[in-house]
Amino acid sequence: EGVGPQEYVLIKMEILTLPPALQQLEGKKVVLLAATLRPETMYGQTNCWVLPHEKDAIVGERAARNMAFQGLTPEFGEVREVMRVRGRDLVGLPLRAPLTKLCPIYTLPMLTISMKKGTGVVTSVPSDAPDDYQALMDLKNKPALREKYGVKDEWVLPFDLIPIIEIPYKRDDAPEGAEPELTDLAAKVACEEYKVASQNDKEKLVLAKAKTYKLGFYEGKMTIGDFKGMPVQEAKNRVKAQMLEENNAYSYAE
Ligand code: A2H
Repeated sequence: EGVGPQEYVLIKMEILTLPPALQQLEGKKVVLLAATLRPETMYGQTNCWVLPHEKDAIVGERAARNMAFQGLTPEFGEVREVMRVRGRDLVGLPLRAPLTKLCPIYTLPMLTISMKKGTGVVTSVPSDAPDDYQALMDLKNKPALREKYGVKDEWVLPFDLIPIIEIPYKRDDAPEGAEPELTDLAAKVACEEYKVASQNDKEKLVLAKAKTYKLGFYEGKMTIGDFKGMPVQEAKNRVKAQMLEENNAYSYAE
């Protein structure tokens, strides 16, 4: 992809009740690690994503090796494999995630996750990430999709998006010189502007993402948390430092 390493933050999401497939880890604290480039958005997490048809869905061998060489395993450079887990065995896990007011949040299936970047676990901030917004709407609106992946209604339906960042948003077709409208649900507004129909609607999602990320990062202002009122660009490293300090996250590059 790009030049130079990508700096991620790995968010620790603690599994509150181990599923049958993870019983051999009973008695241990088990976390999923979600790679994000936007630590300041963790106030808006509503769920977590895994790839349901993946055979080995946690971390993946590539990420595990990278982590071993960044001091994130007990023995530097060494990966000790404990077990392999299928993505679909991870759907519906109740998790405790940092900064979001929702607890638990659940792991849900997302079909567009790449196992070639991050850990394969993605945290979902549907207020500010169009991929997350649309994947969540697909599950909320399509009972057949929930059924296909064994997703219970109560993992998806009860909660709303959490507004966290205010953004001056201007639609592409706005008249010349019109004032931008303030929104605190930029991903929803962008998916509506570009008429994204599903999480597989790749081309339209590219447009929605380009717009949301650029506006959010350069013009967004936090509306929640310890850095409320601060520009996103400044809040980003502060929230990251806070999560590292509180042992809720790791730094990770690849
Ligand atoms: B970001 P890059 Cl609110 N497959 O986190 C697909 N997407 C993945 C992934 C994978 N294996 N691993 C991480 N990601 C997502 C939050 C967020 C993110 C917001 C806004 C923008 C944004 C909440 N989801 O990313 O291709 C994660 O989503 C903008 C690109 O490695 C991660 O950060 O550069 C981002 O993609 C990493 O993307």
